[in-house]
Amino acid sequence: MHELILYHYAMSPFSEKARAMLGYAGLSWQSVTVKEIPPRPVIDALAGGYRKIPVAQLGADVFCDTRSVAREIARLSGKNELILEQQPRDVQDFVRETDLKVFLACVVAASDGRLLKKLVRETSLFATFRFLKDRISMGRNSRVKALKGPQAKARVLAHLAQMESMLEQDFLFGTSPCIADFSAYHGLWFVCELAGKPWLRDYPRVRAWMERMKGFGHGQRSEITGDQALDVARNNTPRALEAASEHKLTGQSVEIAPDDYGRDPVRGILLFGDDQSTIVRREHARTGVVHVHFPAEGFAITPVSA
Ligand SMILES: N[C@@H](CCC(=O)N[C@@H](CS)C(=O)NCC(=O)O)C(=O)O
Repeated sequence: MHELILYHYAMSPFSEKARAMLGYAGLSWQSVTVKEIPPRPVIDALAGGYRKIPVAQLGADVFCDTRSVAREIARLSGKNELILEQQPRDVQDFVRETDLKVFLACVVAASDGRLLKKLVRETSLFATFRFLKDRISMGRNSRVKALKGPQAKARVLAHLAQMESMLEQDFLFGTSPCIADFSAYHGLWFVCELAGKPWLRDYPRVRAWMERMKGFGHGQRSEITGDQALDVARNNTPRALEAASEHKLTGQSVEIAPDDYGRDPVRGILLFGDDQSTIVRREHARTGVVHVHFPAEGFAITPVSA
């Protein structure tokens, strides 16, 4: 049985969401640290140009977007409360808002001169400049418009107030965590841990909840190289599909891309699609055949000529 391989970088909030879920699930996993900006040739070989981080891999199956990663962590650990599509409507609505609008507000509100100085200290002036240039161009191609500084901060504070009132029990939707807790955690982790904002001061329940979330840790992590991870893909075949595909483009060449930001398309043969996930078959000289998994929601699929 393989361990999940996670492609991530330290200061990425969505990577932190995945690391926290791995901790909650008590899993051992392998880590491939990738750069903060493309090019990322290892991910390109595996996932054909998918732009966002994190990505996960199990054998010759590749998982794009933390919703697919969460589903896989649930599969390995039995923690089905991490599968968004299986949660009640109110949890799904909360996660949708939190993973997109609130997350972007957290990033904008926390990205001030102090955070930039930290970035320069930890990388270099040149690397920080390239990072900013990359993210500005990503923002330009985005279909979601992020709030500006003061409005972004107001959105984060409104979110904190909402969470404070929700936290009558230890977690947002009850006595134990579900995917909503992990979606709410990573944006605030960026604001408080990385950018050092004291904004939890007036929200004691959220503060206590953050500590509970941090307490899950990251599971058992071991470092491997990108080359070792690619060997894992090459030495394995993708797992068999578990159900018949319901998608009308099944068997056809398609491009699949996020419909919000980081919309770089991935090309392959559509193998499977239902109301929860999409699987595309790809082949690369370095990896052989891989199956790349995406959530159904939030991704646009278009037919292309082969
Ligand atoms: N919906 C995606 C969002 C992922 C995301 O936005 N990741 C950020 C990093 S936290 C990203 O990819 N930024 C651009 C980059 O790292 O190249 C998910 O759930 O995985």
